[in-house]
Amino acid sequence: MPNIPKMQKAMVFDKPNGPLEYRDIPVPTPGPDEILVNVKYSGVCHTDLHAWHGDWPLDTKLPLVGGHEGAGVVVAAGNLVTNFQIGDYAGIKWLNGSCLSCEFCKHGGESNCADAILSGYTVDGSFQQYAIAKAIHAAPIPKSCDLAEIAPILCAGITVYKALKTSGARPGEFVTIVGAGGGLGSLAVQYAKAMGLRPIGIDGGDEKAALVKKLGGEHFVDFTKSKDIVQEVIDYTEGGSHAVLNLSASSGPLNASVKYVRPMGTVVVVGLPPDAKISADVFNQVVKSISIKGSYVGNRADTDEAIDFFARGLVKVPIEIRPLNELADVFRNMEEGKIVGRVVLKCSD
Ligand code: 8ID
Ligand code: ZN
Repeated sequence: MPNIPKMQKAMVFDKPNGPLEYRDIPVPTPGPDEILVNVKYSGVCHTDLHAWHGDWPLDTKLPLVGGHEGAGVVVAAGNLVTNFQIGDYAGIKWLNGSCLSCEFCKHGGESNCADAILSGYTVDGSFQQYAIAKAIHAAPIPKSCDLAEIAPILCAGITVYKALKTSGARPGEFVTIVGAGGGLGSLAVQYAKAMGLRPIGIDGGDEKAALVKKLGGEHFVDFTKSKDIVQEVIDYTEGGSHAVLNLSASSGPLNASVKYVRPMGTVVVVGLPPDAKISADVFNQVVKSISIKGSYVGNRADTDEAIDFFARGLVKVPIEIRPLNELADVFRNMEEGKIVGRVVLKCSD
């Protein structure tokens, strides 16, 4: 049996925007239906930054250990757990648990469950050495996978893969990815390509332009330079993009997307800027028969499928590995839009 310490290191904050402290806290004990994961690596998602700022109309637990892209090794399991063995690789996802018996869970809408518990938000997450997950929702990770490289799949990968399915775009069609150089975006470009779609990226700066092209983006629109983003997308796609994924953490680009989407196309809203609104001209919406849909992480089947794309080498986000106690710096860089791809924190040896 693994030797589990009583105390561990974690990044904790006590109030929104309060100091992010590298602290010694107790190692939690898993309940009967839970596993304890020795977290090796955790991606930093923009959602973690929103949580720290208290951006959303949903309170976090306090004090809070954030993080929901945790990849590690199962070191303990409750007596009801049948789907994980000690030593297996497991992923801590945003959706830590859900009731599995409500209308939404029964239809695969686990993320829409009213009783869902959220890693790094309503329960402590993966910015620590040992984290708890409900076994039934934890992601099984094949032993062939590198735990640092797979970490971003556990939120960003699942989310964009699901959003692409939600868009209804078919092979050969254009999908415009807003925020294409970020964590979600750089994976969306690759999933889109792997699914036979034609990705167009929108983001800012030459570094992100180069990345998007390298990952398979067919065209890049720089929002900091373009004189007319809407016209540029319409021209390139000869009539509009069949689908749009809004992955940006700012609300600025939302309203443009309903203008450059193709007639009968779909705008998928994924990014969660605080207090944002999306507004569409009703005449345009009706005569072009445009759909606007929200998409929120993914269920267990989406998780397995998203991981399978990774395991087969079809998607790989560029990562920068940094120590767990540098979280505050990572948040600062993220706020400045300077992170290209994903930062992954090393949580344990
Ligand atoms: O399930 C969900 N719906 C879900 C899951 C995970 C994350 C939603 N999210 C949300 C996050 O909470 C956040 O609001 O998606 C958003 C993006 O998360 P991220 O990819 O982790 O953030 P990032 O790595 O900072 O990338 C954001 C990118 O957007 C670009 C930035 O340059 C960056 O590359 N961007 C911005 I800010 N303004 C832009 C603009 N006007 C823009 N790109 C194009 N046009
Ligand atoms: Zn996330």
